[in-house]
Amino acid sequence: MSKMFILPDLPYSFDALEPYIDTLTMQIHHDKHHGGYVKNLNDLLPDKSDADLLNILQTSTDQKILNNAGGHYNHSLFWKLLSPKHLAPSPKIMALKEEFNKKALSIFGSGWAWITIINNQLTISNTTNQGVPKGKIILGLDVWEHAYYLKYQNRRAEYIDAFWNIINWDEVDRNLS
Ligand code: MN3
Repeated sequence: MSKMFILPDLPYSFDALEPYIDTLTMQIHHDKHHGGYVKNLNDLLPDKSDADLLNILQTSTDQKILNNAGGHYNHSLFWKLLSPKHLAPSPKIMALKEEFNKKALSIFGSGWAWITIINNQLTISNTTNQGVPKGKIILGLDVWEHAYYLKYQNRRAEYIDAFWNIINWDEVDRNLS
């Protein structure tokens, strides 16, 4: 059995996002959590030739498959949206920072905050668990406790603030264009 779904390497080292996201959190988050979604997906879809995640997300009715496909999809995007390089922020997105942060803070339990484009409009939204948002994804933040608990414990607001120091603005600009 070949493995259709593959855990992508981080585009930086585990300690690259210190002090905003700590090394151990990045190791566990990438290897164990994202790695777990990939393994589960391969176990759940052993014989399928269709490795198109978006197609699976749009057509599957199996909640286990949807959870793990969403987890793989969201995290694969998320790693690319982070960078240690302190690039120049996008003014269009910076204008939405406060609203995005409120949305991220207000998610009850596990989920993601998003900026997407829907009908040519930048739109702030959230999904619970590993839900994938509507529209074209520009920016997203994982607010599951596994993303921040070792360093920030119950202080999700501090984690959300820290996120703005490590956004990969080159990737955001690519998503916007
Ligand atoms: Mn996560």
